[in-house]
Amino acid sequence: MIENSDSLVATFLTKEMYESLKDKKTSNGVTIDNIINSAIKNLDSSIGAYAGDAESYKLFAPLFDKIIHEYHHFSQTDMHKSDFNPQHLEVKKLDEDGKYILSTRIRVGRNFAEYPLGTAISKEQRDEIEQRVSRVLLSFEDSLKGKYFPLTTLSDEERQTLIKEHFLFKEGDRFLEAAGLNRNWPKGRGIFHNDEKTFLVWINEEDQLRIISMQQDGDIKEVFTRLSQAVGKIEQEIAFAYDEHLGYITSCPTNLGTAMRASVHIKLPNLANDMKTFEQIANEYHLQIRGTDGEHSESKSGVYDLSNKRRLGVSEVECVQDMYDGVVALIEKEQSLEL
Ligand code: ADP
Ligand code: CIR
Repeated sequence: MIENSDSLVATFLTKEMYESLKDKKTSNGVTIDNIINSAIKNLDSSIGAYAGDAESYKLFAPLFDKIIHEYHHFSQTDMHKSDFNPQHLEVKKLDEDGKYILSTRIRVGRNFAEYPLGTAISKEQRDEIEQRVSRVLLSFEDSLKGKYFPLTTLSDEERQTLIKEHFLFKEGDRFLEAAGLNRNWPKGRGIFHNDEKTFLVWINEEDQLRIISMQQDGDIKEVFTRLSQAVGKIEQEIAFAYDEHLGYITSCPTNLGTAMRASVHIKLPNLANDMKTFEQIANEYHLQIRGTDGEHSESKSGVYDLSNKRRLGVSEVECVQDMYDGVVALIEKEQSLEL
């Protein structure tokens, strides 16, 4: 139905499927046309679908289930599982000498149980979310204590610096634009962070919250432990959208489940000269390779972003373990190429 595109929407949405879905509407008024608009406007999408609410995943299951199966290898009868206990991680501090790894970052996405997703919320609902989340975060103390910076109060230069240093979401993303996620920009959006910028929360970007732990070394256990504690504290105050089958509900189907992306920024110059081997090992360990500035960006100065690809049907511990095992294998390969 969608021509000249390799997106998963273009791959799975047949004319017959579209006909069977085109008159359906969730209780928040979300239609199949809303869901696939990004695939239509951006033919280079890898996926192309954004949900409008938790109900979208059920009502439009003929399309979503195929995408979910292809991306996460997760089927309709599988159940999601959770384990956010840092004691269960089997990892050592990676690359102690700091030869390859520049930084480690782990994020999860979260959305309120009581509102539609960002694609379908009203301005009032978005502003309410900003108020409620920032109020909770501003009550945190000790190492999680920080400040909230609404996007509207940051200067252009401050925003650009935060983006360049990898702390803040970029602006004007055309995939999010087509999904309706940039409506009323920059109002209702912002970033909370502690002084060290090791604990950060993005408010009202692709998901209503992106909770992030990061630091400038390869200590994955420390990064995971900080995230686990922070998420636990936020979850004491806010009820998030969660489904026993699909886990945490997110705008993009690739983030369902744990909604976790654990990544390192890494330099592997020999492997970068042999992308075929690089990609082969990455695939074997279920890793995704992104560029230096995140999704849809290129590598700069040989820095790559390596992260777990699967997030649904695997626990938080397993997401991080996927990333760790793959990075260990890639560093070993890089070292063998140095000889
Ligand atoms: P997300 O991880 O939230 O899905 P992106 O791929 O757009 O989204 O990445 C968001 C930002 O986080 C980008 O600036 C990216 O460079 C940065 N980032 C990702 N992983 C790391 C890391 N390990 N160290 C430092 N910055 C990172
Ligand atoms: C796209 O379809 O290309 C964007 N909506 C981004 C999809 C998420 N990417 C990913 O692989 N996790």
